Amino acid sequence: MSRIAVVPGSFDPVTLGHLDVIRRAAGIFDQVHVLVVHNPGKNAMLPITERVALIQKSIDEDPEMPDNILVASWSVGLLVDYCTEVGASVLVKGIRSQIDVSYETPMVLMNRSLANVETVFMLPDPQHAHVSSTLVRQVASLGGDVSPYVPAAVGRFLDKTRPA
Ligand code: COD
Repeated sequence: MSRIAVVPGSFDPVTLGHLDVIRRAAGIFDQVHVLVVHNPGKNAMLPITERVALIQKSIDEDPEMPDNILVASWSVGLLVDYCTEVGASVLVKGIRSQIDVSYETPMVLMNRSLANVETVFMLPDPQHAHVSSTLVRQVASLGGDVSPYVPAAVGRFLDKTRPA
């Protein structure tokens, strides 16, 4: 039986920390779906279609990325509804700190209770542990260099959209 995992997130924008978790998950599971989900608790910078396109470009441009990864978005219901639709039994969440564990734990239990979907926590390479999309957006909006934290495709996109 082929084991499908879903790596969900806002990915607004995708960072090198996200990509690190995606790459590790793709090395373990038969198929990985990177799923862009709207987080109502956050003010989005990029439309969902742009986030999907930037993840796809970043994966395509990364020679170390396995080829068992699919990128999609979901905005019509629960995250576990997507899992049921595609036959995925596992969610993979990146964990940077105890704060992430506290934030994710109730969702792990809720997703298990709703649809018997399990969650695997994965630690990124420590060099990415301080990176978040929120800080990338903030540094970029204040004119800072975000190239150490994001894939090249995102860097190019942010440069192109930077006000003159
Ligand atoms: N290194 C490693 N992991 C990282 C890094 C990094 N540098 N940065 C972020 N991550 C991890 C995050 O911890 C998270 O697991 C994932 O990557 C995505 O992060 P973000 O910031 O892009 O996305 P979030 O946190 O806004 O995404 C939240 C979800 C959309 C996943 C969440 O809201 C969710 O699961 N929603 C489902 C809605 C639902 O069905 N609710 C009902 C039942 S719980």
